[in-house]
Order: sequence, then structure tokens, then C-alpha cells
Amino acid sequence: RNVFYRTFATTNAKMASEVDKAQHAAPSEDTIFGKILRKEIPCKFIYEDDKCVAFNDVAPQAPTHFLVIPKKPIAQLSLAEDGDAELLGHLMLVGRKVAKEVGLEKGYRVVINNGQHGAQSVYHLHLHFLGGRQMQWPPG
Ligand code: TR5
Repeated sequence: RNVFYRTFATTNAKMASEVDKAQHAAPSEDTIFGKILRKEIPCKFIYEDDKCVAFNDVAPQAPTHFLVIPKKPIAQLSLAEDGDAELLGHLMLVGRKVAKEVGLEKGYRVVINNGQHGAQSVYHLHLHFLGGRQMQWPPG
């Protein structure tokens, strides 16, 4: 029981701190993903083309958890423009291709956190692809 409680409490504390971080994240010109794209921070890309890159999330929430981000610095989905339609579609299709390559044949979840209530913490648009375990619904 103690072990269960400790695990539960730790998991809850971690969740609280992620949301806390997200609530205090301010939209800004530069982000950690901008630094990754400019190679100021080393990061192994699992996919790259002229419009986007994909890399594994540093704090995976599932056995497979990678992000697809545009090279264009769109801060968040709600700030995307009508002219970004093709790029937004491209990000999903790249994610589909990478998901297949890494063996997520049983399915996966695609998430875009947008703004404070969406618990967005990095203000450079990114699609989360999560898989390798059974997802639950509804999300928290
Ligand atoms: O909460 P949102 O939707 O904004 O997602 C941001 C995601 O970026 C989280 O899942 C973080 O774990 C992830 N993240 C944060 C950093 C980072 C990263 N993924 C890969 N590499 C990272 N580096 C080097 N540094 C981060 N701060």
C-alpha cells in the first residue's frame, strides 16, 4: 500500500509540476525548439526535410513519444494562418510516416497542446505522437 501511495503521489506531483510549468510558460520569440533547430542544442533528428523535423521527447509519456515541429516558428496552433494549411497537413503526414517506421502498427495518439488551458509549455508548434501502450480517454 505504501509503495502504491508513494508512486501515486510522485506521479501526481510530476503531473502538477508539468501543468504548473505550462501555466507559467510565456509565449516568446525564441524557444528551446528554436535552439534545437539552429543546432545550438544537440538533438538527434529521427526525420528531417526542408519544412520540419521530428525527434524524441526528452520526457516520454509513452514507450514511444516523438515530436514533429515545423522549421517555421509558428508559436502555437491558434496563431497558425490559413496559408499554413499545407504545412500543417505535412506535419501530420510526416508523423504518420515516422510512426510507421518506428513500428506503431497498433495505433497511436496525436496531441497538440495549445495555450494555457491546453497545458502548452513550449511556444513553438509541435505535434506529439505517442504510442506503444494502450491510451486512455478522456485525457486529463
Ligand atoms: O507541453 P507541450 O505540449 O508544450 O510539450 C512540450 C514538450 O517538449 C514536452 O513533452 C517536453 O517533455 C518536451 N521537451 C522539452 C525539452 C525538450 C523536449 N523534447 C526534446 N528535447 C528537449 N530539450 C533538449 N529541452 C527541453 N526543455
